[in-house]
Amino acid sequence: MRVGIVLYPTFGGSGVLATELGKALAKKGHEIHFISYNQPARLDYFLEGIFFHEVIIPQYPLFEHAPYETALAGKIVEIVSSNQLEVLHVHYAIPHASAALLAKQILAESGIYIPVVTTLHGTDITLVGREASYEPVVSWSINNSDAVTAVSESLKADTYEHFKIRRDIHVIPNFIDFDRFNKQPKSHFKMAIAPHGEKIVVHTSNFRKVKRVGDVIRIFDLIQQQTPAKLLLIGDGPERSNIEKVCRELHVCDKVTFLGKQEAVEEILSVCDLFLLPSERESFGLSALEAMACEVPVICSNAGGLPEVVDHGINGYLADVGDVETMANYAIELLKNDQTLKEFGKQALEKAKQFSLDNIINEYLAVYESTLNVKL
Ligand code: GMT
Repeated sequence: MRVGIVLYPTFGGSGVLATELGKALAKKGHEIHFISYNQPARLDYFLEGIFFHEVIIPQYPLFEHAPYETALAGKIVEIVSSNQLEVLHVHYAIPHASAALLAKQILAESGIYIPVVTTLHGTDITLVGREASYEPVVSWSINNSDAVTAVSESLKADTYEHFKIRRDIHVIPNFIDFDRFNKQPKSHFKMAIAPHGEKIVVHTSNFRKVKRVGDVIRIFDLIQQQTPAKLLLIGDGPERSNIEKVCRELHVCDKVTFLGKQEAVEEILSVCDLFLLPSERESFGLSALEAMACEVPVICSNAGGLPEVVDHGINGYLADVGDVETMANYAIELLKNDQTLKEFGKQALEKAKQFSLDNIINEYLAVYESTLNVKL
């Protein structure tokens, strides 16, 4: 199949998932055309069957805000017709779904049929998509896509609750590639990070407010008062300065390392003991799944789709958003008991296997195929 994938090129979950899906489809022999304003972060090596098309946004003195959606729609028209694409898969509703539907209508005038599959990822529904000025466009785009998928039951329910939706939404959860994400022998990393056998706690995100990274520091502060520990923070984003301020206020800077954006996150996860994800909202929690695949148990909030990923008392613990003390108590209990910590790690891996790429990829292919026979 020849598939166009429209995505955000950043380290954010929707972009990561879209890139990994395209790579996996290409490995199965499909032809994949990524369309975005930058080279996707995880598209970092040559793969046969993969093409990247950059959307150039022409500037003009009249524009205070250059019209990305128009440039994207125009690029989609060009790429679909010149490469005879059969399906367009857009990740994140805003503005990808509406741009794709505009392109679909333009192409129809030349007799070209291109079905649009929209995948809802999270903040496009739970946060930014609900803004009054975006809501009608998001509702219309969902209702008019040829197929719509959401990454968790929770996100599907949120979509029906907050938008005027008259159609089915398929739940296809996030997936994990075990060829890449598995516990690797990296004991030299462990020695460098925690030379005195301290436990290693980790968090990865885009450091947006919704991730509550300040809570990560507060949880860690309580942990390190009870048991020797180090905290690794992977990623970067708008809250970075505020997070560093919390570290200074709690006097834990010497035990916290900001690693920035990392390519080989699986190598770091391999030496970690516990993953923290206290998010305000989280439609699925791909970063938690990546940790679990590397046998790292997760302590997280019970927001959104996280209870579909983490099983309380089996492969991690859940607590209410903002309940730093409860999360810290669970963490201390786990970190002080090596046997339980190891069991939780093994059970995390078992749970992660339910989200194996090999299973999930077929679900996406089935959705693509369901759109192929529907004509204008
Ligand atoms: O988490 C983010 O802020 C990035 C965001 C995105 O859209 O790029 O991630 C969302 O999509 C991921 C992949 O489907 C999900 O695993 C994340 O839970 C979701 N984030 C939120 O809902 C906050």
